[in-house]
Amino acid sequence: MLNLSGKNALVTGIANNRSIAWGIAQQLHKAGANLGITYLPDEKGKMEKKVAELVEPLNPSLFLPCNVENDEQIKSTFETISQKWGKIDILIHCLAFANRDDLTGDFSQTSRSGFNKALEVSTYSLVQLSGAAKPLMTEGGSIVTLTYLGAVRAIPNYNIMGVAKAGLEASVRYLAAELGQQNIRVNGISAGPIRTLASSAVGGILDMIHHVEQVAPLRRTVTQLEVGNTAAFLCSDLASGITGQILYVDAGYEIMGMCAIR
Ligand code: 0WE
Repeated sequence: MLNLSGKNALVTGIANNRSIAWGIAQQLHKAGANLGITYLPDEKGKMEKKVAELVEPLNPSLFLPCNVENDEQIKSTFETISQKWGKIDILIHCLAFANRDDLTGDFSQTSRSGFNKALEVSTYSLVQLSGAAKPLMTEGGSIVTLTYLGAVRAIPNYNIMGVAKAGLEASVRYLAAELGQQNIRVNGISAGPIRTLASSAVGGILDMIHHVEQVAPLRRTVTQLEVGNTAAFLCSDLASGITGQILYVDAGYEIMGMCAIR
């Protein structure tokens, strides 16, 4: 059985009740994990309040601000983990950002600053958080990140995020190769499109979801809780032989071709 009791799990990327990270946090909690939650702080503290209220039923033992563009915040996050937990077993990375105007129009017009921003927040952050977690994963561990098919196919408007996710998937392999010696496994979940805060801001997301409902083998999209179950599996001993992989949790969409003909 899937059992995460005695495991300390840090979950990043919860913004609201539609976040994939929220689906993951709920399933890790259900499996018995002890949770630490990070949120992206804003000036007014609105995000802190909102996320704190949401996660309260999961009784997190840590609740910390962590903006990955701020080295100090990352340092203090892992200092607190070291003091309060002593060790960390699970790291969930559900962070991505690109400028809105880089998620539409011509990819060739992506600015240097927009390119760097997307790769810093969406790609480098996995490397950075994994490096910070490594010395605290003293009993082995599991790192899970979220990716998307746009890493390996050219998906309309995904643009710079596709490049960022391609780098993220390669980072999964390089981290897995390094951290395996310490019995730390690193995997990615490639989720199908889901309505979240991030995706709702994208023009045409409803058309994309409709398309998936027409052509995916399961004739539907996936839910945050299904992604959460896969994350819980990857973090459990049931997945002890799996590392460096990208698992598609997409109702089978990725295997299909000739989608217009049925
Ligand atoms: O990875 C993602 C979301 C990425 C994302 C979305 C936004 C929207 C608002 C990153 N940064 C921002 N910045 C914003 O200001 N997905 C897999 C969801 C997604 O995003 C798309 C998609 C899909 C699917 C963007 C274009 C086309 C398809």
